[in-house]
Amino acid sequence: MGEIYNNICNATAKGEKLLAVLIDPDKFILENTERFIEKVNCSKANFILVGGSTVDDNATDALVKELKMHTSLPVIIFPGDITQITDRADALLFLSLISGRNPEYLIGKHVQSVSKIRATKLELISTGYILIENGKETAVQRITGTTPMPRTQVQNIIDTAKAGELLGMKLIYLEAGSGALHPITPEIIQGVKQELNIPLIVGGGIKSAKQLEEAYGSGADIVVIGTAFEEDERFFDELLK
Ligand code: 1GP
Repeated sequence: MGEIYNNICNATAKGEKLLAVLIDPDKFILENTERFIEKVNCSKANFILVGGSTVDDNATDALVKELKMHTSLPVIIFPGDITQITDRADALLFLSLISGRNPEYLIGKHVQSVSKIRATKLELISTGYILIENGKETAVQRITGTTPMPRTQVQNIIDTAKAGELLGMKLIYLEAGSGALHPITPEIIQGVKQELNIPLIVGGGIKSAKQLEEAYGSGADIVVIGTAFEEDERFFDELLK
């Protein structure tokens, strides 16, 4: 077990809640890194996730290089594609889109990525990624050509998450999509958490301290927030250490 995953499991076992700030290299202005990261460093964030659905080649590598100069927080790649894999990061969420039925995103891209991963020292964390409909089409849906799971099909979502765990995945990520209109509901989070023996990540559309607490209270072990910080850095001030 790698160090980052070990730390996540230890925190989860103690009931400690973790926060990840998501930075999309495609939307982020590299010159702003130092100022932005200063805010991240002072906030409750435990990790930085880097990734996006459509990112220019080398943009992820350049961003991670810059981030590492300004923070000691672990940087984890949350890849939309193979081009986003960079050895400058600490870990990589090795995602399988188990809500969808597109073989490319279940196993195809993974096979293609192995030669690149083999040349890195990245800690790999196998993650079952579950996209849930949130009221509008998301980039993940468009790019992967998969259908998100309906929010009303709670048992199906729970069974999908459990199947991911039974396949050996180390984390389950419930995703409403970047800028989601509706974050994942407490009912879904509670149902999935009750079934799982592995840590649970929840993200998409969380824009307030209240929604963050609601996700934690429902059973999320890690919450991912991107858009709310991108749109207004004052949100960091609400989430000081
Ligand atoms: C998206 O879950 C993440 O992949 C974060 O979503 O940008 O809406 O916070 P937001």
